[in-house]
Amino acid sequence: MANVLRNSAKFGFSGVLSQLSIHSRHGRECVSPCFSLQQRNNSTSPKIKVDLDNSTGVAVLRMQSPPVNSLSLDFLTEFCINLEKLEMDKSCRGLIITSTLSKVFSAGLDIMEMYGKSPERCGEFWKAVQEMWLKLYGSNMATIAAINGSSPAGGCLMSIGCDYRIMADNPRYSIGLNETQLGIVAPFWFKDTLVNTVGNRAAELSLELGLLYSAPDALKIGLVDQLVPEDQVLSTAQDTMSKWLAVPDHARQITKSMMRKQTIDKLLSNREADITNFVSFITKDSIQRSLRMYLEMLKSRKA
Ligand code: CO8
Repeated sequence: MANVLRNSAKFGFSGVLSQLSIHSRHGRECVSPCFSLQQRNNSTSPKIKVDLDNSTGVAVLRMQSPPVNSLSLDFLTEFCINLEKLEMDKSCRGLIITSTLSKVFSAGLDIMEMYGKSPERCGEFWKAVQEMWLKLYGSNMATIAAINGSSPAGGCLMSIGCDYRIMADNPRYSIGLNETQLGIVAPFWFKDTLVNTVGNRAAELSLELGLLYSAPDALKIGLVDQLVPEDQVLSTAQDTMSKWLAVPDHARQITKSMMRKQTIDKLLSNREADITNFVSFITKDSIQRSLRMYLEMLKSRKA
């Protein structure tokens, strides 16, 4: 714990998180999720491109994994490594996340990572999903999602993990936690993040019905903060970021921690149980059947 406190001065809020996440509940040190993730990152073409502007201190992280920026284990690994690097870089104060693909921000978790996979692999995958959310939701940087396309499920989680959301004003783009539509259940920390964003009642309706909101409807319930014409999503995010960065970092970071720490701590203290729950749920025959039907539905929409 002393280490954690020492490092909190050095790395701030998210530094505390990564420190906590490398200790087992029994106090034994285990392999850092970041290191174990790094070893697995063997993809050849980067799925993510990061540009840090040293004059503004703002990094733009572009997701570029066609066809739909689905969050596979490889993708999440790369995402976490990039986030960790930016977090450690003192010159980086703000992060904008966007997509290079037309029409899609992110299609959420890669369904193929949850279908027909061994329990061990599912566990590894889920740990990476947790890590992505812990790093993003607990980031010391000011974070803005520049949502230039549809953003269902895990894509929505990534968006609501940011501090502010700007979406393309296009009614054909949708966003939401639609898990129940796939016959699966959004875990408690997805739910908590949504409640923290839109309030309890809107979250309840949204989660039970697995609603995907068009961009205008998402604005109405506060799931996104602002709609702008599609070609202005990134420039608006840059302008908005300068307002966020006008606030002294330490005051904003401590306030952010005050707002989010309880939600983050809940997952940190239940992380292993959450992995066990996910693995036993997702590998059930009935859930695998639901996922297969959903995949078939996605394919048949094209035919
Ligand atoms: N994972 C894997 N493959 C996908 C995914 C996905 N999430 N989404 C789309 N694809 C595939 C399609 O099957 C298709 O493959 P192929 O070319 O081989 O036929 C290809 O990507 C392109 O898809 P579309 O033609 O549908 O592309 P469009 O541009 O027309 O539409 C959309 C883009 C809107 C993103 C659309 O693809 C879509 O709606 N996708 C499904 C999104 C979705 O429902 N995601 C949910 C994932 S589950 C999740 O994130 C949280 C799970 C929490 C688990 C908790 C358990 C306890």
